[in-house]
Amino acid sequence: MNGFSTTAIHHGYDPADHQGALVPPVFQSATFTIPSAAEASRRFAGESAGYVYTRIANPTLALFEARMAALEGGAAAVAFGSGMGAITATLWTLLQPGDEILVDKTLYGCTFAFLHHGIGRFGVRTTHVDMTDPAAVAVALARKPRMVYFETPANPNMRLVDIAAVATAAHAAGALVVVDNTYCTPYLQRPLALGADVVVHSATKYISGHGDVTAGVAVAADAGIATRIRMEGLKDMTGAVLSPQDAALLLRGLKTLALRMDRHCANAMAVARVLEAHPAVAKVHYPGLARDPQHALACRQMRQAGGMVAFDLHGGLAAGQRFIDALELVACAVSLGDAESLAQHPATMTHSTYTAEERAAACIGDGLVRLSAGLEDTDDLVADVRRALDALPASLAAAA
Ligand code: 7XF
Repeated sequence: MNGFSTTAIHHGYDPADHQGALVPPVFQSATFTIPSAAEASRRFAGESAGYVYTRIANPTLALFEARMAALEGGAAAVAFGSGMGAITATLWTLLQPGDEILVDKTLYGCTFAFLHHGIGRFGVRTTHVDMTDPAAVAVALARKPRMVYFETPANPNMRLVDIAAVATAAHAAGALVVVDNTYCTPYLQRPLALGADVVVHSATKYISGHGDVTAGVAVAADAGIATRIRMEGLKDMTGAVLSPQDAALLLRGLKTLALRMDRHCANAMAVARVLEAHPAVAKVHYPGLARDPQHALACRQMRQAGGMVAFDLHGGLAAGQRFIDALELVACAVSLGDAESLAQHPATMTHSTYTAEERAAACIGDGLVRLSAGLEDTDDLVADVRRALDALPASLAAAA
């Protein structure tokens, strides 16, 4: 087995198969000619391999899928046109009316909205539990939910879930385990090796890494589950196919993923240290800090603590917005994992799909700010954050 970057750069492609082209060709074709009607009927019946139509499979997408499956340690992967495409297709495939899906307190805003306002309309019940509390998880699992689903670290507040512990308990109760690994990528964390059944990603983020693609991917430990996600969730239920051009951009992004993640992590750690020492900051949520209550768990299941930092300012919502407006290098934008550092205010942006009460239950305070540490020089990034904190007026800069 090759190392991470060797796999990300070479796995599944031999230039000799494509006239020596170093970079894999882009199969920009929606459909594929088939040698005979008899062969076509075999392909439609699933009795013969071979391409049919890009919404089902395409060679450029297949290479991206093969690399993601290898990097996550799964049997097979399915690419999508967005992270929400991957998540909704996976859940539409694996859940039935009458099922319960058990989720952590905190989820990305549109995943939360899909569960409560989307698939919830079709008889799938979502229950939130504090997945950091084993006793609460045990009580919830006694109801025999069909699926356990979580993000770790969670968007936006960096809550961690112990993947191995929750997966073991969930499997004992007969539940499937699905983990959103967007914040970590397989370079920092491999949930399948810790017991998860399916990993989903917004590949829009670190996997692309350059802010120019929306994409998603689901990786399953079991090939049969991956085939079902492709043939039910992708082909028939969502149609959320990735474009071949975008798959080529993701293949390019993967080549530098490990290098970029190391820099994102180093920059996030430097920002977290500045935040930790500043009087305007009430609390920093970054599991790389030794004093973070989740630090030991982060050391167990993550290679490094990631490129995302969240923090509460003493001055609440007003301070959060003033801080974001005072940043010069860091842009005010949603999304994450880009070369450019980005900051956003979850309560009024990514997590405005929650009501105020739901946000409180999910531990998303009005003063919470989320920062995606980019790839800029650490000194420049840190100086911008420090300047914006220092610029907060005295009335917003200290504990009430
Ligand atoms: O459909 P997308 O590619 O935007 O991915 C959805 C998604 C899934 N899981 C996680 C953990 C995510 O963070 C996202 C997208 N989040 C962006 C953000 O939080 O900034 C989306 C902007 S509203």
